[in-house]
Amino acid sequence: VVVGVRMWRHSSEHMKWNGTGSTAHFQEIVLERCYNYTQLVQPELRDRDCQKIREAFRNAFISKDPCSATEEDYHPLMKLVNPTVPCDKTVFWSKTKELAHQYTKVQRELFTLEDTLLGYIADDLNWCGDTGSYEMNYQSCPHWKKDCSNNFVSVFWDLVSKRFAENACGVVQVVLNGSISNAFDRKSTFGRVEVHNLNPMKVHTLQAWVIHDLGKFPSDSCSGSSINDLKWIIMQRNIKFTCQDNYSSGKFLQCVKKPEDSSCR
Ligand code: N1C
Repeated sequence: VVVGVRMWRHSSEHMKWNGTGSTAHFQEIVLERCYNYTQLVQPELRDRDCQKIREAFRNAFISKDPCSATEEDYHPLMKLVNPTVPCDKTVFWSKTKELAHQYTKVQRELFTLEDTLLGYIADDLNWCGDTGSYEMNYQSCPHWKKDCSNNFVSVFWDLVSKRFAENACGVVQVVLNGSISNAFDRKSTFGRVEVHNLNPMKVHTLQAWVIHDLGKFPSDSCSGSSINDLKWIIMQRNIKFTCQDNYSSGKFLQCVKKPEDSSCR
């Protein structure tokens, strides 16, 4: 009888959130990505302790209320991994994740956040725990809109995005999507966090690329009002702003995937 009651309580507790549950094999994936990155992708980081990194990541959220995440929870993890992107090599993106990653895959010296260790480890993963349990919740995690914005995944991306932006220097780039109505969105991570954490003492220019999807009607461009907002914010921060529509490198990347498109001839 006791076992039955406990099992019932257990499963009802695990379905309490509206978001996707933790990624299956989260711990193993974190460890494997960490080794892959530190040993093969960026061997300068080969001395990083991946077991420690995995442990610090887990300790940030395990047995805690999944709706009460704070930056401090991640401080021990942040201490183990400091971002190191050379000047002129930072690439931000908003609603253009795939294209931005293809771009930095070809231009090997450029870095999006997912080309740095923490971004690489966490990309596309989901994680949360439960108060008073040492296990992860694989059934459900808080949805940022329907449950709470201070969940561990959102707080993580805001924090690593902030650090990524703070550490940028020289000329920085952002890849924006010209096939949606607001290529620049003040509420996105880029618009809300990264833009405001660029250090004007270190970053002298932000170069924006507005890329349209092949075959889609352009909905926004460098001359549109959302980019004008961005330009205004950046210039007020004493950083130079440039913008280019349909940057040719971005176009070529799209054409590799879809060479038959009429705009690729
Ligand atoms: O909100 P966004 O885009 O503008 O965020 C993108 C921006 C990039 O420049 C990154 O440096 O912020 C950083 N970033 C990530 O690298 C990242 N990887 C995965 C922010 N969010 C990231 N994610 C997840 O995608 C995260 O869950 C967040 O909520 C989305 C944001 O994607 P977006 O709206 O296209």
